[in-house]
Amino acid sequence: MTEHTDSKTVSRPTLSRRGFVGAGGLALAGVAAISGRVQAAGIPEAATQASPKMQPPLFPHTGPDYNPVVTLNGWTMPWRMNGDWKEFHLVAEPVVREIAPGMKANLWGYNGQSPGPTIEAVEGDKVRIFVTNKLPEHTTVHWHGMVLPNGMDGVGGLTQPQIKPGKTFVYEFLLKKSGTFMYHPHADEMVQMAMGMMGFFVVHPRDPQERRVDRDFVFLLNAYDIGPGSYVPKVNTMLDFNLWTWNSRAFPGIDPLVVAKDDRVRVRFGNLTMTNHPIHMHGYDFKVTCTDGGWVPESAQWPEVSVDCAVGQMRAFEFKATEPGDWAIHCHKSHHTMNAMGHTVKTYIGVDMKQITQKIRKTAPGFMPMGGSGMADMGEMEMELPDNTLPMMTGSGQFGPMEMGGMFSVVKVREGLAAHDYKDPGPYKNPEGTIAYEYKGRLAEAPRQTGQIDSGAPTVVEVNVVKPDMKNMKH
Ligand SMILES: [Cu+2]
Repeated sequence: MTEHTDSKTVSRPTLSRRGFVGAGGLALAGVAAISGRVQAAGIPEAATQASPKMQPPLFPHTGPDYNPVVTLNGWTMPWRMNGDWKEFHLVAEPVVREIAPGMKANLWGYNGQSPGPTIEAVEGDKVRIFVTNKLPEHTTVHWHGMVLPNGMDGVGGLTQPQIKPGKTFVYEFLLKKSGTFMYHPHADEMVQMAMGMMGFFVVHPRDPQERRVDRDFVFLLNAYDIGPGSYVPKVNTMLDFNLWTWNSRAFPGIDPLVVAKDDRVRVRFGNLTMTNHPIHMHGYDFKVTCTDGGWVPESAQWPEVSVDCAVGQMRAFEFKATEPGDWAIHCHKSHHTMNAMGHTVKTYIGVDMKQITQKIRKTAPGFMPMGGSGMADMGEMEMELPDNTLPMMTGSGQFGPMEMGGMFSVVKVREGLAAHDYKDPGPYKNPEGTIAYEYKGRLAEAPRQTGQIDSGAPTVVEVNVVKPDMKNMKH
């Protein structure tokens, strides 16, 4: 692309019939609103979103047809056509994001939410993305995975000057290939990503039949360290995050992935945390069909039930939804399916807490013993929590407490759903005789080995164990 457009040539936008207002109409059916706070002529208005609820997919009103993606607890940014340019307007700004009902966080994001709106376009599109900085410090936007001119790559200082507070920059590039991408700042990255600045960017194939699926879900893996009772993430945390989130939401605040039986389904995610996340889905095997590097040829795909997503990677997997049910989908690191927890809590499994509790209560009257038989009781316990704090293990299903949190959701496969019906259908009605059940017969005494093992080896073994120093360990 040799064409360079400065602010003069974009100062007279032609709002085509299928332009910004038309494309915005669908989002307006949800909670999105045109802010009206912009700006000089020539810049598309910046749509903004006040709600953390999943918004309906944004069907294309210009150019080739495609099946739009659905952003968990998110939305797709409307655009306008200006000549043959597809124009978007991102506003980097402080936002308030509900992490889950009962907890809000003061984050930084784009256009009212964190993550920012999903950008969707088509292979071969020319995109012009205005970025207005309403943060208290400079920023840039890097288009992760895109093949574009070096000066559009968004690395502050290296490929462009930083976007100072109050300023608007323009990015222009041709979408050379379809696939799965994301955007995030490349300026004061540690702070800006710890504060929630990121967004999804999907480029659909030019041919609507190519790699077509019926449902296409997207989310970003992110993490926060927000102390109990507080609202602002600690930005210096490197490893010990306490909130593991998809699109800045923690279970039970994460939307279910609602799917009609026999749909072809794609699930795309990208990892902007500081550690890897093995994403595991129950009930199915699937194939990884796309990474941020491009589509995976069929001959190179193999079946999986978990796919690890390393830091800075993106993965998309696909399956045919042949099995109805409520299928868990979650990160397989068990600490990532919990909400804020103190990692210094001692393990008391096997300890009789009665006596020690009486002793402790003499000095600390409210002391509550915990964990003598595991921690499952915490899923049910009505403990008093500081304000703005999510319980560590929470959520309940039709059979009781689930003891989950963090990076957990449910793929809800149902018969007879209309296309693009993403409403939560409620709990799955299992066919009779297909649920695990309690055995109520007589339990025979299980045979146990008794006496000495006749191996000639001594039965009393002395073991000297050197324990590692736990004081300075973190995870
Ligand atoms: Cu994880």
